[in-house]
Amino acid sequence: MTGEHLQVVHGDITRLAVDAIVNAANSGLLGGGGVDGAIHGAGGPAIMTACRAIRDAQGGCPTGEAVITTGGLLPAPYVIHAVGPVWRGGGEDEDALLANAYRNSIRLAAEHKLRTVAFPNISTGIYGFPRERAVDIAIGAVREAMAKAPSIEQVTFVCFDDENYRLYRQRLS
Ligand code: AR6
Repeated sequence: MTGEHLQVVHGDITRLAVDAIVNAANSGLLGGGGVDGAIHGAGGPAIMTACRAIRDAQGGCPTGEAVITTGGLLPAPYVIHAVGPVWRGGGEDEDALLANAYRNSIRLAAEHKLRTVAFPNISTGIYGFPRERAVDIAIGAVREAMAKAPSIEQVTFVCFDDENYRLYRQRLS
């Protein structure tokens, strides 16, 4: 399903052959559960080696920011590790931090001359961000960032759960 250069698909992000898939990482960059576990599992140890090197050089990745590594064995040559906020009720700048995670991922992709990027629904799993609130922030931030990064040709939102898939389809139809 397409709207402008945005599309939504239902499924597993580790299978997508785009220039970069985005990981919903944490500040420590040393892996975890959810999509992070799936990406490291499917991509193999080269991704963790690259994350450790970044951690050693810059001490992790603050919330709202993103770093880029190889995609290892994945079909996508790059992984952009973005750190979304933990939902704490909405009074701790969660909305802005979530928007930053999307914007900084697009910016990083553009800096690396990548053209196609796929996002999971950052923060809406283990981090507990309300899905309905997150969908509008995600689409708004990506549209805004794409306007400043004309080299990005297509962004795919990859929804793993039915609820997110329904919400994204509704917003992008
Ligand atoms: N492909 C696409 N989306 C997926 C996949 C997959 N293979 N697996 C899960 N999702 P989460 P967060 C969806 O929990 O909330 C980790 O431990 C899932 O349905 O992966 O940002 C990290 O290390 C949900 O919609 O990430 C952090 O510590 C979305 O991905 C923490 O979890 C995000 O869920 C980050 O929590």
